[in-house]
Amino acid sequence: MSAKTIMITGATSGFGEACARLFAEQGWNLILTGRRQQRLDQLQAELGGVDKVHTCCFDISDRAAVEQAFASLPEAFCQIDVLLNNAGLALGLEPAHQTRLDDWEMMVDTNIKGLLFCTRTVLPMMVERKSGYIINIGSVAGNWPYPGGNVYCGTKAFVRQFSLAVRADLLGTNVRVSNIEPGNAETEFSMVRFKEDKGRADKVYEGTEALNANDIADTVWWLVNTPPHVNVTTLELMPTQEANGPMAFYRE
Ligand code: NDP
Ligand code: 8X3
Repeated sequence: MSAKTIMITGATSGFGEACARLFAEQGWNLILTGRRQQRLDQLQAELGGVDKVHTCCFDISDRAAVEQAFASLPEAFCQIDVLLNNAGLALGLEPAHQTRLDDWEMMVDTNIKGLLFCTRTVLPMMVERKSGYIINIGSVAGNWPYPGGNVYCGTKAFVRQFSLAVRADLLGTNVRVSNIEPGNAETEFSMVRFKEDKGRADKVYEGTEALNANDIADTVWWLVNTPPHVNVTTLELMPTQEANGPMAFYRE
């Protein structure tokens, strides 16, 4: 039986990289994307070379670049069994009236538009084959608002609702859609959010046990191996040491 293929957006670090390693171990072919060519090259060399790993270096918010990447997939990687829409980011934690509009725009372009571009390109092929699996990486931030979360929370709420709505469209096609919603996980996420301020990023994980990238890779692997008649729609997972806080009140 020929190996299956997973396309992982944002495979150059964190969840995406951990998924790439796990699926490679299991013999899958990989299409890995990200903006950092050097990391993609390194992963390709480590995880089986050009026969097992195809890399595409592009900015996912650039629609033409996404289309070009799909159009130039080598024959052996054309049939995508699983699309893992993982690339994404948070920028800043300022209150809405103080945030940088550029940061908001970049989060929308990456977390929403990038995910849409990839999904819309892959879906017709999956529907035609009557098989395939779209796994989106949402976040607890899509369910639970927090101060400074503003647009990041909004983008992940979009991912949740979009995942559910696409499922409704795909009824009868056998194509599955899941949205994984992790809580606090230690990756490069906070370095990106705080623009390389390591002190601030480290504080997010200080004194608490966060999820790690392998926890998410294990979750993706489990989802992919559920029987074809089962569709986990939404899966929220948090560190044991994280929970939702109480409502906030301002008092004079
Ligand atoms: P990382 O910062 O470690 O990884 C993010 C990945 O996304 C990188 O590979 C990065 O690649 C890629 N990426 C970001 N922007 C773009 C872009 N414009 N074009 C292409 N690729 C891009 O963070 P995580 O692994 O933690 O994040 C993965 C996903 O999980 C994100 O969607 C995030 O919102 C979500 N998430 C994270 C949580 C956490 O606490 N860590 C919790 C819940 C959800 P490159 O820089 O090479 O382009
Ligand atoms: C990342 C988790 O709580 O920092 O999506 O928004 S959180």
